[in-house]
Amino acid sequence: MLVCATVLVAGACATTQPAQSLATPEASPVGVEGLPASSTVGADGVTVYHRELLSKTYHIDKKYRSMFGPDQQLPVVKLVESDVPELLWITGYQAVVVGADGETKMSQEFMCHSNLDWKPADYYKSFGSRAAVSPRLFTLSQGQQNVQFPKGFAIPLVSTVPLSLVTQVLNLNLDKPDIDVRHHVRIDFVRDRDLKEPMKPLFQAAVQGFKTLDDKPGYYSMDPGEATPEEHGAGCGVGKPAVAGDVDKDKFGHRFTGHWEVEPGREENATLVTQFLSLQFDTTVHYIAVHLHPFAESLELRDLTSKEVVFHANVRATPGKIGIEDIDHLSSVEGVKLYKDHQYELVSVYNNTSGAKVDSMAVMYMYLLDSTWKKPDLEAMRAEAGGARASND
Ligand SMILES: [Cu+2]
Repeated sequence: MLVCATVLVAGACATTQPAQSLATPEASPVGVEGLPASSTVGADGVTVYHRELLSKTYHIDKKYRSMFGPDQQLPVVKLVESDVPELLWITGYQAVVVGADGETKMSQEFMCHSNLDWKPADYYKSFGSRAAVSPRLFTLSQGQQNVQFPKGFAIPLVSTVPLSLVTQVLNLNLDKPDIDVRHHVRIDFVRDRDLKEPMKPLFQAAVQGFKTLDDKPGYYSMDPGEATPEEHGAGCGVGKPAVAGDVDKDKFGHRFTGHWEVEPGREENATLVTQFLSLQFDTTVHYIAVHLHPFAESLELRDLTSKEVVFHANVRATPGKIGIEDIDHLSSVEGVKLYKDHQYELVSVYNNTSGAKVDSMAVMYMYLLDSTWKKPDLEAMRAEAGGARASND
């Protein structure tokens, strides 16, 4: 089962491996008021807390392609060990492959992905927003293993809302290794009560490349009779799923996949992503993190209406190995404008020099300004939480 195609914007997905919960001692120590003991003070004098988590130990003894290595799900992650609600702001997220001791830095070639999720319903309940919010907060993978939002921007979260974490490893290079590794994950956040200036709220909305599994180019969730290349681009190319049976049907019954095979040679694929972005209002994008698989060269988001490039990301491959060393990301205080009545196209370029078929994905995780966000009524939330506690006593 590959959930990325079903969820569309969730991107890098879980696999059929059984999920196991993380033992409590693997989480970072807790300090006063249930806050993480680990913290630093930013240049503005505001304390940044670091919620650190270690996955279980993964033993790698053979090759595992992307999405097929050992994985683990931690279903409930809370940033603060307290049931008194307060407003927090997530300012960054980091995931590093380390040794079994949880500290020794290892080759990042074993990184498949580290996904942090939440329920959008919690966001709407807390903040009354109209934004089309994704259940995925972050995906980190080879090429970008640290996201730090530009100064003054962060993702708002009420402290009692649970997050969930999935980590996974892979091995594309070593035939018979005998290696133990873990994920070391760090979520950075600040408390609203500590801020000297109001924070600007970001939400995540992803755009994902698709291939059609039908016999001619297609547009997801759009009547092909209404699509024109001038307005809607070339449409998804015809392809095959990287995993048999990984099919996503749109409302017209057309079949697509977000995880496809790339034949040897060069491949360019365009996807109309307006529906995935589903903008409810004009906004600005302040951060973009890119997810691609090895042999990718670039990913570009185009505004088909204004004929401008929103963001172009180049990939630098790992020298001498199958892997991604580095991918460009966007970080901007000023932001890049996005319009709810414009059409957007995502164009991926792969150059498969392996001599055999390889798997691929193409996702941009976009962090957009939420102009409809409202500060929560924490007093009402505390009264509600207190009432729930009292009725449980
Ligand atoms: Cu992927």
